[in-house]
Amino acid sequence: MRKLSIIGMPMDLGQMRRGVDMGPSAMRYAGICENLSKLFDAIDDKGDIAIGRPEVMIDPDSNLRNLQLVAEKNVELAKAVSKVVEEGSFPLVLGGDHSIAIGTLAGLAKHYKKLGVIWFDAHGDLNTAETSPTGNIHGMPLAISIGIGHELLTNMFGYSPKVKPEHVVIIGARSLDEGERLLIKEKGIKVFTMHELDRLGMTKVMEETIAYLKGKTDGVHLSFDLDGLDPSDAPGVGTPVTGGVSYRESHLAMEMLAEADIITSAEFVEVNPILDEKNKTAAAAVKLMGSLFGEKLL
Ligand code: HAR
Ligand code: MN
Ligand code: MN
Ligand code: MN
Repeated sequence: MRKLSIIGMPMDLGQMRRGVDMGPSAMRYAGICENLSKLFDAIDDKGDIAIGRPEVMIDPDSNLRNLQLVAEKNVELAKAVSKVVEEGSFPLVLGGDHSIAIGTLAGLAKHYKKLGVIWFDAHGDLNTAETSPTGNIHGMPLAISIGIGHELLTNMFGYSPKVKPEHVVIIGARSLDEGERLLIKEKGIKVFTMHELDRLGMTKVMEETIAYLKGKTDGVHLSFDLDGLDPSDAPGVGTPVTGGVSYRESHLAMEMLAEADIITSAEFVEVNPILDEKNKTAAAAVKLMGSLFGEKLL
């Protein structure tokens, strides 16, 4: 019995562009259930976690904008994700800005002691309050998950880290801040930037990614930031960066993950329908989910 459970996380407090809270609706509207129904025996849409709307940004000047609320809501998400794993269902989280990965990974880490993470993104999301140029927590979730950052976020459920740096692979990076570069080197994190993607091609990058994670992890989470795609294919994101992964290359990546059968949970984040062109980015996300879950062209 193959079961999928969807959790919407309409979080927009991890950055400053409003509208990413509508990402879960936009992806549902693009037809998640219709598209994935043939690939699962059952799909259980758990609806959205309520985020609440603070009248004004809390701590607008701090270097951890909206820290309290981001932390609180991620605890809720973590509990929901953990419950889905307990039910024996595949957790699919819909964002929301990328700060939601803090909660997703905290929930998964309860069940996977050697959790692998594939971080598909234009960015490293490895900032801390000290290195962040913006104070936006969506630029920090990977650092937090490997145990670096504010204690309220790193120490969720009383332990840290949730993921080991040697179990992480970043794919598609092309906008890294200085502090992130240092952290990548210090921790020896595996990164396939756009340079490696150009040189090796997506096939080799995915073969290497799968081989790197396969023996040493007990589950692999896919954290898919739509800004990893080229902005021509995914214009509806808050922080687009030119020169990204093409629509077809990203499908190939998902198809190879499906063939390798290593992904045990996933999230699709940063879809902002206000910035989009006729829901193109949400539609791309839904098609990518199809490939990830084994849809074939023939
Ligand atoms: N690196 C920049 C920062 O930390 C921009 C981060 C943008 N992040 C996302 N998620 N959209 O990948 O603020
Ligand atoms: Mn808002
Ligand atoms: Mn990101
Ligand atoms: Mn990004």
